[in-house]
Amino acid sequence: MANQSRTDGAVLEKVDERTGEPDEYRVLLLNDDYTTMDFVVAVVVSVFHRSIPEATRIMLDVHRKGRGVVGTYPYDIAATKIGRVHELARENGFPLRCTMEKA
Ligand code: TYC
Repeated sequence: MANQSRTDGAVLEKVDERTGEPDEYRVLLLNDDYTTMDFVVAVVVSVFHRSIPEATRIMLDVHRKGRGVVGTYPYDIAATKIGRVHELARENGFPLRCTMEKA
């Protein structure tokens, strides 16, 4: 009786629900009036492994539109990257914010 829970025997089996690909999340950078452009570019390069021209394009897009996608990842990776952005922002005294939404 594979893949089915049973309670009538000595062995209890758990249904494995990990089917298909994991859900993906878009990580978004939010604009503010205080974080410097150079700092945003440096964060996008170091946390999201973008080139300087790509990071600059993303930063300017966020600056003009208010928010923008920096990358798409499984939940745990997105959450770790968001935590790192907030840690770097706090250490450097900037209010830079980052969030995620289901892709
Ligand atoms: N608006 C900021 C400025 O003019 C730059 C900026 C861009 C800040 C993107 C945050 O996510 C951001 N210095």
